[in-house]
Amino acid sequence: MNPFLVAPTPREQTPAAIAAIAEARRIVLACHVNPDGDALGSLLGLGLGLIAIGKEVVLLSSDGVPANLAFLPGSETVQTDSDRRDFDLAIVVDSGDLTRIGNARPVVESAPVIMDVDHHVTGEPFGQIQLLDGNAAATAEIVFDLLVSLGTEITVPIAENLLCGILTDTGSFRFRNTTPQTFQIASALTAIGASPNPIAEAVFENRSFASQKILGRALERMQISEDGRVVWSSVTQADFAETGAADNDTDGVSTQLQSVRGTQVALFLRETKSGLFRVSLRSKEPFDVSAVAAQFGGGGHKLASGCSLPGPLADAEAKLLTAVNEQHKL
Ligand SMILES: [Mn+2]
Repeated sequence: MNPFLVAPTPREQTPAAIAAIAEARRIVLACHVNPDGDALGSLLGLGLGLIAIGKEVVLLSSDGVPANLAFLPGSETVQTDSDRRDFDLAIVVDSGDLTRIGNARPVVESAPVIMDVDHHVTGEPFGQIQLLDGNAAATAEIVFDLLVSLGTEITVPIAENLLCGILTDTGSFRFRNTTPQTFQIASALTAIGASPNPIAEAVFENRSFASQKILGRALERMQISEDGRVVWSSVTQADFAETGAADNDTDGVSTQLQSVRGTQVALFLRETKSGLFRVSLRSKEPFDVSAVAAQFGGGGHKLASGCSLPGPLADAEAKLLTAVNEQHKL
């Protein structure tokens, strides 16, 4: 059943989850919009496990499967929507609340029983059954535990999906959420036959040419404060036009800015078509960038926030830097 001797983390509602799955014949699973490797890896890992124990399963991802995750085993079976309303059970993975699942919401809400499986604990919990664990680095860890508790064999395709979830959400075991249990589960998944390298290449080394070009613009224009604690940069509509990059090609730029040695705060401004500047703010403990973002009507988390400011660029940068300096003094 569990040849790798990874004890699943006990969770209060695991027995209820097992009972609900045992009783259900038709199960719909859904993940959040703009799905990442944990959303799809958890969706597919659990879905394949449920199929193996004889369930009729429909997998929903409102935004489909992005090209970089199409390698995940089973991804070709994922649907963007369903007209069916005959499910016995709906399981939602990795989604802080029901507003995050897009098209899948009416399908999920038509099921008599909803199960919420997630490691985000700041959202609005939902459903009659909740497998929530803020200490799990990825929803894929909770899915692993559930499959082990169900007695489902973790096959290589399931293991590959779950390992993708863990590698994505831990940034390859670099983020603070990484625990001994994370390594234990990842160890079991690799022992089963999942290989980290193709997943890492697909998730972390799969940027488009235009993404790299726009990153280059941002790095070249990067500036640093006198004390070396604040780094900032920007890209304009001209940069987007010249590189052929779209707005989502700037994902990861702020992480690159923040990786300059000694930096506490990184600011990345990108010009929208309307001349507004969208700003990504990143920080390291103990600096709270959400307080800076809030001053400009934005929000987010302590270490990663966003806001928008009107141009011109020089004014927007000056206002942000003043706000950051004020926050430093607190
Ligand atoms: Mn996740």
